[in-house]
Amino acid sequence: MRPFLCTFRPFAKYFCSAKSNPMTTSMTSIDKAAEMIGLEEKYGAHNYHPLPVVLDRGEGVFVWDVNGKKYYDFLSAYSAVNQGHCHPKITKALIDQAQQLALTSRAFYNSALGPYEKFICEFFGYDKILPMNTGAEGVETAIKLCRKWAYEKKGIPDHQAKIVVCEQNFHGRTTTIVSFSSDPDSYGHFGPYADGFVRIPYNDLNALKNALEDKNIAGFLFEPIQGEAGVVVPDDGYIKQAYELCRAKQVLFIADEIQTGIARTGKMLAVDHEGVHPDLLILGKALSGGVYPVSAVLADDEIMLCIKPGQHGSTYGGNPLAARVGVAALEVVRDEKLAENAQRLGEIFRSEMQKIIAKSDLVQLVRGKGLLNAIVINDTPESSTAWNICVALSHNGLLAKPTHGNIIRFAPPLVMTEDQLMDCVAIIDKTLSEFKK
Ligand code: IF1
Repeated sequence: MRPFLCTFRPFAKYFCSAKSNPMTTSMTSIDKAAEMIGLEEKYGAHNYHPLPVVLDRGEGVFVWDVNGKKYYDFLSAYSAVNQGHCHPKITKALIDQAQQLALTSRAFYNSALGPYEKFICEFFGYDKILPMNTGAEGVETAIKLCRKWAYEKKGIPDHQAKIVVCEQNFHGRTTTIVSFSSDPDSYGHFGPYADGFVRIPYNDLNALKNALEDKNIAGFLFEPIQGEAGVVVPDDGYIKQAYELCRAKQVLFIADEIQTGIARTGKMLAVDHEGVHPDLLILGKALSGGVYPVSAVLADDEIMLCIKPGQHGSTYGGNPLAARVGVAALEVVRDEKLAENAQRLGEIFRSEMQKIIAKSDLVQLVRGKGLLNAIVINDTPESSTAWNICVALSHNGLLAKPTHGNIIRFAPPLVMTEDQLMDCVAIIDKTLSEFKK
C-alpha cells in the first residue's frame, strides 16, 4: 500500500488541513477511502450520489480502489471507456500530442485537426464534422444546425422552427436540453425553459407521424436506445420507419449516439442495426476512449455549411489533443473489432441473465443490445433493492449503478474477453442468489 504523504501533491495542503482527519503515515486504507469521500462531501457540490467506492487506477476492464481492491467495471464511465481503461494506444496519442501542442484555439489552423476531420468523415460517411467537447455541447450544436438549416434551406419562418423529441429522453444538462426533458430531476426549478420542442412518446410511430403534420417541424432528435431511461430498446423497424417518416416531410433525422455509438450496441452505430444514415449524427463519450472530453456532430454540406464563421464554436473544440485522441480511439475500436465483440458477448450475457431470471424472482427481465444492457429488479422504483444489490456486487468485485430506482445498467468495456464475461456472470449470479431484500 502506498503511504499517503502530505507532500505528495499540490492538493496536499487541503488534505492536511482537513480537521476530521489527522494525516499521519499510520492512516489505514479504510481511513483513506473515508477521507476521500469526506472531502468530496465537504467541498464538492452534492449533484451526485456515488457508490461508496473510491477508485484510484484502471486498466482494461478493471479498476482498483484506494485499498487495492480490484473490480470489473460494468459502467465504463457511462460508455465513455468502451476501449477499456487507459488503453495504451489512446494514452500514447494523448501524451505524445500533449508534449507537442495541446491547444491553439480555432483562431489558427493546427496540424492535427485536418487529418482527424478527414479520418472521422470517411469513417462515418459524412461530408463534414463540427468538433466540440462534451456530449451536451454536441447536442446543442445539432439543435443550432437544425434550426439554421430550417430557416435558410427549408424556409420555416424565423423563430418558428420546432424539434420533435421523445418522452424519457436524456441528451445532457444544459438549460436548453433540460427544457425538453420529462424527468423532474433534470428540469425541475431550472426554468424559464427554452421553446421550440415537441415531446412525443418513444417507440411510437403514430405519434411521430402526427407530430410531423406540423409544417414547422425542423428535426426529430432521438436516442436509438434510451440509456438513462433504463436501456429502453425500441421495436425492430422503429428507427428505419421513423427515418422514412422524417424523410417524407423533409425533417432532419438527428441521432444522439453519444451513449449508443462507437461499438457499444454491437455495431459501430446503433442506427446501423437498421441501415439508417442520420442527417445529423452526434457522438461523444467513447470518441476519446475516456481520456478527454471529445464530441462531434457530423453532417453533409447542405446542413453543415449553414453555419458560417463566427456563428458557433468553442475554445477547446477541435484542439490538437482531442483530434489525435479521436483518431486513436476510433482506430482501436476498428482494429480490435470491438463492435463484433460487443455483439457476441452481448448475446451470451443476455442468455446467461435469462438463466438467472428463470431461477430467481429477484430479477424481472433483461434487455439491451450488444454490451448495453439492463436488468429490471422486481421491486418498486422507490425501494432501495437495486442500490443494495449494487453495493453487494461491489463487495464481490463488480461495479454497476442503478438507474430509475429499480433498474441496473450493465455496460462493461468492450475489450472484455468471454472468460472475463463468464467470471462476471458468476459474480452477478452469486450476488443475486445470496441477496436478501
Ligand atoms: C451524468 C445517464 C448515461 C447521454 C446522451 C447526451 C449526453 C449523455 C444519450 C450528455 C450523457 C450521461 C451523463 C451522466 C450520466 C450519463 C448517463 F445516466 F444519464 F443516462 F450515460 F447513461 N446524450 N449521459 O447519455 O453528454 O454532456 O455528459 O458529455 O452524470 O449526467 P455529456
